[in-house]
Amino acid sequence: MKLSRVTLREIRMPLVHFFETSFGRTTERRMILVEVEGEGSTGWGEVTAGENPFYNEEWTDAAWLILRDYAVPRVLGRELRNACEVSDLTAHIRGHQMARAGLEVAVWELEARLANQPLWRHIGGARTEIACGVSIGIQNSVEQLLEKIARELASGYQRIKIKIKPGWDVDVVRAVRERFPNIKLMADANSAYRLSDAPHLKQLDAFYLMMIEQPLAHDDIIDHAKLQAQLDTPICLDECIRNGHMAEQAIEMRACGIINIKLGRVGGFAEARRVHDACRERGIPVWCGGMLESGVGRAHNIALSTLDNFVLPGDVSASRRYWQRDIILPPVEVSPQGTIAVSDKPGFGYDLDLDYIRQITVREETLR
Ligand code: OSB
Ligand code: MG
Repeated sequence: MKLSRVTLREIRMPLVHFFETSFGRTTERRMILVEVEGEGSTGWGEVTAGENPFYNEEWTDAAWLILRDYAVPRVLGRELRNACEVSDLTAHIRGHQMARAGLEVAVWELEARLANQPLWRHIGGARTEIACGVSIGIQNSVEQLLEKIARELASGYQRIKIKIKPGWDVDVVRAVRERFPNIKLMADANSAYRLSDAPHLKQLDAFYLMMIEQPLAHDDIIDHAKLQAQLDTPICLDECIRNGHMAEQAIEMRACGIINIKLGRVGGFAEARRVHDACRERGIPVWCGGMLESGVGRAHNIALSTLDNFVLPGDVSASRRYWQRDIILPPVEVSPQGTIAVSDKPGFGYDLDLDYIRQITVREETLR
């Protein structure tokens, strides 16, 4: 397989509702779509970096330069044995997994299309339906949050994740638990606390959460191990886990009981499978995280979620929760049971709405 062309496009999409985490509020997404062409077919990928380097060190503008100047030139025009090679060819780049992943997942999608296979089957997926939860950002009031949760539960979502930060944590979780005593509930702090907050976080044990996600620093596995020793609630690591080896180390140190896998954060499908396999071998369940993706990233997340150790509901939900109009057709729909049926079409399983993509593209560059 040889790539003859790679096109980068930056698109802008306003969110239906703002999304607020401990590191800030997002109202409009700027994402990079990567289109690769080779052997007479095309594959598409999405860069999941944020608009600012606040979730991790990556952001949209940096990802564009990494792709254009470092990742794409390594892969373009070279004879590739398979999609796995993309990750190896760009491994000389320190960090920037999300930028590298945008290219890597596009090549996987191309390879699946060339094999006339659905992407989920091509990566070794095992299930035809995935379980969905929702991630609900910090709201302007607790009342608003409770209303939102009620609406998502009525739509069928199987698990509710709320975002927490100092000043929006124990009291909020208590209010949610009082109103919804029986739901699958969890909280994501996006690195807003320090180990010295352990006694404060310990209060969350009273609310039997499924897990608390990434409470401490984005790069600190050791402090998470120290915190986990003090909590009954399992810790789920997100930001900390950038590859399979780090997953092994975190599990060995007992820093977490669960791991959230995001394609972008770990650099694409090849590494996501390594994280998945490392967790499975050690009895650690995983679920698929989200980064407010457009339909392209969403479709890739659906494929990833079909691997057999994705046993917990993920943050992969319907297009309409994010976008008035998505860039894929049909948009991602969730059943009243809170599941997404996996498409059997070749590639990522949806059509691209190229007219709409053209309308919302603010820059485009083709490399040959
Ligand atoms: O930590 O999981 C996170 C969104 C942006 C950055 C980080 C995170 C999130 C989410 C949203 O929780 C998940 C989604 O609905 O896409
Ligand atoms: Mg998270």
